[in-house]
Amino acid sequence: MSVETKISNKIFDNCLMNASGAKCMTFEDLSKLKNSESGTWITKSCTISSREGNPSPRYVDLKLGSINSMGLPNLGFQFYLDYVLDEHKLGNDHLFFSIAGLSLEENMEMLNKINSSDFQGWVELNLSCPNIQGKPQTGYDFERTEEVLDKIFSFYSKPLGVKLPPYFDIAHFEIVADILNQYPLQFVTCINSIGNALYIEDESVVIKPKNGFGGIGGAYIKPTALANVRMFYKLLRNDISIIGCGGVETGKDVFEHLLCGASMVQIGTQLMKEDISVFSRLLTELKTIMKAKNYKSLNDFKGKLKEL
Ligand code: RRO
Repeated sequence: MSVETKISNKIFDNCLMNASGAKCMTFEDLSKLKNSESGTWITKSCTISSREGNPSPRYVDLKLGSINSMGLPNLGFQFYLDYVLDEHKLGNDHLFFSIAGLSLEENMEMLNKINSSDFQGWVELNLSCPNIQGKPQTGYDFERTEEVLDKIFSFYSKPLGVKLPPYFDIAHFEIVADILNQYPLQFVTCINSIGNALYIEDESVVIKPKNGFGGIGGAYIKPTALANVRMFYKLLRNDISIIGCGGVETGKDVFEHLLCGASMVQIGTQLMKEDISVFSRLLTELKTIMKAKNYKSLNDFKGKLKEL
């Protein structure tokens, strides 16, 4: 039985990876991911200069998921570029590099440097960080999203995908898909956390930044994540792969993302809760389901969600 998958003609041993932000900021974090059972891994979204991020507490595990307002803490673009280039020298050209500039100019500057480097992997351009005060999520501003992609694809020539925020309206899915279909994107990652939710315990908020408002991940968001994966799988060109993200706790959740059309599935909250062994557990559980259904490869069921 095979759990191999493909994104733009590169083959991965399996369809699991971390979600950007989950245990992927430092060299130690990234080394652990490398030595895990994941099919590949992605670096923490970065900015040109390193950032401390928001004041703590800024991440809290909840019974049904998590809430965070990290505020884009990262070690700075050059650290991650050096990291992925060092990995290439070791023969690993399957990496994902997440960038989240605070302006279009900052994203252009990072992409210019990646373009002229030896980087061979994929850039995941984060259009959906919900936690920076005064910086709206680009993915919710459709004109801006188009402008950003126009500018980027006027010069950028390497494999690139975008990480989207969750959408909740059929008209919005269609508008966004029409925009994305105009560009040579390799993949779309759905979804980032559901932004600006409020969690309360003992008459108090549980995180400090933004008066307690933060992005929700985990089981709370699985139905929304699946809806976004399914919609974009149907609406986007066939050559744009979908990377599913949101609410994966078990092999059954991975299976459901794949049924909806995901080619790869990212793990965020559950990686935070369970640590690196989560990947081998999820693979075992996924294979158990596939065996019971007599599926020999992901292609036997990928995208084939039954409709009534
Ligand atoms: O660092 C964060 O606060 C953060 C980011 Br960049 C993101 O894309 N999604 C999220 O939930 N938190």
